[in-house]
Amino acid sequence: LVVFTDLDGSLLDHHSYDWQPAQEWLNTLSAAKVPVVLTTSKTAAEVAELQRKLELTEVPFIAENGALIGLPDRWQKHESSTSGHIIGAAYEDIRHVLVALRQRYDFEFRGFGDVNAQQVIDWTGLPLENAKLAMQREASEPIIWFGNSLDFSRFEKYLHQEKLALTRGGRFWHVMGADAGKGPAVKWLSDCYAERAGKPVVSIALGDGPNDIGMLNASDYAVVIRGHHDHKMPVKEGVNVFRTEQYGPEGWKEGLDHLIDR
Ligand code: 2M8
Ligand code: MG
Ligand code: MG
Repeated sequence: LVVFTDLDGSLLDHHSYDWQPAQEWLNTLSAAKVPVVLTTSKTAAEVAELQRKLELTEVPFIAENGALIGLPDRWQKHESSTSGHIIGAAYEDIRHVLVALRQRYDFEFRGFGDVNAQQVIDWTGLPLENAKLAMQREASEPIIWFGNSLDFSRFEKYLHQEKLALTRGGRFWHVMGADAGKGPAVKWLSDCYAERAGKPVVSIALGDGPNDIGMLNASDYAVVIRGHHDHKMPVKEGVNVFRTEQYGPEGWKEGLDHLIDR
């Protein structure tokens, strides 16, 4: 068994970023040696800190919405300046395209690369240290769109022409390589686990937002955690779906209580 989980609005409370209600399950999974793979929009720097706090070290992670996959040292030593494998486009290239499109078409948006830490704090409610970690982007850029919806469609079209795509998180739109996503990353890591085990592994994915649908579709069991949005969260046929009543870490617990006998 492998567990893939989104963070904000799923394992972590949307507002307080707390995970206490899920702690008991984290202990149980850890005792059973079930890997919990953080699968998130957050950066590798943010994930490293959370892996420490959640005691999930020596486990792979999926950061920046699937655009960055990190493997533990004992899996593979990679000599590079990045925290993992980048899928799609590197941050500098994404920023370059964004700045060029804005100059050319007057699009109204602001990304993390345009603002200071105080603005990120105001947007997210993160404490300063965490806001700084969130700004250490390697493969995706969160943006806030201020323009109209017609411009937004044009923006999306131009991004596609540059092999970039948009996905929606709890607060931001995230710009990243068109091939990147939580879905392909979960599929790739599940295959790695199966290869290492010499047999297929069962996967459970838990997520609350539209950017989690690919990950939910790529797993055997999907827990759709009740979200702070009105998106329907369609999951494809063939995946075993459970939809929670509760939000965030309470919903996370509810999902595992439903799926796993203790
Ligand atoms: C951003 O991601 C969330 C995920 O749903 C969002 O779009 O609202 C990222 O920038 C992440 O790095 C950051 O920690 C988070 C904080 O709310 O926001
Ligand atoms: Mg979420
Ligand atoms: Mg997320």
